[in-house]
Amino acid sequence: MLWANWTGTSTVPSLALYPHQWSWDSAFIAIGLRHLSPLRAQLELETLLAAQWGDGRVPHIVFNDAVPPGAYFPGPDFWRSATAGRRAGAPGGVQTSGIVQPPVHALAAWLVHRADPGLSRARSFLARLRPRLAAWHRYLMTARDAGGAGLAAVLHPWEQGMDNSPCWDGPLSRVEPADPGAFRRADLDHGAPGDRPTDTDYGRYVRLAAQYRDQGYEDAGRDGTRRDPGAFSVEDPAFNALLITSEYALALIEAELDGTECRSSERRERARALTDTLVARLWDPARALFLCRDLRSDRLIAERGVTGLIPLVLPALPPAVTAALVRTARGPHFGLGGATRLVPSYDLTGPAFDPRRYWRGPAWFNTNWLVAKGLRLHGELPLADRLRAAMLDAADASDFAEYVDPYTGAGRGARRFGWTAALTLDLLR
Ligand code: 9WN
Repeated sequence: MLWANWTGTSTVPSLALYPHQWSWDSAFIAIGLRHLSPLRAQLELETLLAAQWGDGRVPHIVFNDAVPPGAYFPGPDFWRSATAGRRAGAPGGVQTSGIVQPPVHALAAWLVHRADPGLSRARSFLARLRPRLAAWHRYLMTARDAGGAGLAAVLHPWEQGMDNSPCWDGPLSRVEPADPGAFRRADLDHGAPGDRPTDTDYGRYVRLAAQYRDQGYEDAGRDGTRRDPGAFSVEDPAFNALLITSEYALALIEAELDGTECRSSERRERARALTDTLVARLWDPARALFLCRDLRSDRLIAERGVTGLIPLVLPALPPAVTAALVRTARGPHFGLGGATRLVPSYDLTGPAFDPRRYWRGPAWFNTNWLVAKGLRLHGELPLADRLRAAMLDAADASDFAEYVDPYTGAGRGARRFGWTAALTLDLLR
């Protein structure tokens, strides 16, 4: 199935709904693909990172010129990377979006290398990727440090990847939706409206992205030039936990390439310090969960999303925080090992919970894979095993659905979805 989604240089998340290359999808896909073809897994990441911008950002979409315009909205004519992104260093030979997605790439690169170190060394895979990965992390830790505390901020819900999560309802309410007549939603040609974000959500996504584009994709962080952080500026637990995880992976990459621990121990130290910052800025002891911080109000957003469980992947989390997170995962809000089969994307008891609608309740395979990885890391083996079995069942029964009902495992959204197939493969190895 992954071969059907392969374009020759990368893998599309879904042939009809998402016919281009997506950033964090490609990282998860490479993690699975390495078991079938380490070479293709390397190419997947190389293709994505070849579209990196001069300022270090890795765009969330790399467009395939062979796909008809209008097959996906917003396409290259909306983002206008070559012109609007010129000052930020958008590449010339390829069209991309101008926003980013969670940095899973160094983790993926390390795992892909480990799948076939001989091939990786022969192709200088890590040596070629290393400066790009380092520049990517530098961009996030400086230009995106809008809060000034060291964490990266996301400027758009599409950047965090859980597009219509109720966590964004508050910050998004400040955004005046774009005129619905000004754009056409190609996603509704392939997805049921009840499974997708609403038209009002889309109006707000379009407004925010157009504003960022019209400001030349300039950032508000330490080496950015834009002073106003914009209507939407949020520190997100999953995004930053993945940045920290990828910092650890980049430390391993550097140690492998340099043959010394010297530079990599500095990076590991930074990853540990960022873990402390994550706890200081985003941990909510009352809810026993990590929350998102709205940088406009400088307050935590009182919504329980799966994003708040993802820091379980961090090795240096204080043990009391880890234990509390595991309790929260098992409790009434996420139901792991009890009411639900897979971890939902949003609080089962929350007022906005909807088991069908995209990131407002359904369970996704990438987030479940990360939670399972975190549980395993912290020794919660029976729970991790149970989650793994549930994921394998749901993936098989749903023909690799994009997301599933967290209670029943019934498939929703696209089928034959890239990261669902790839991460299933990873669970089987
Ligand atoms: C916008 C590709 C992407 C995923 C995101 C998911 C969805 C896009 C969309 O699809 O977002 O980037 O058009 O809805 O929310 O996580 O990377 O699979």
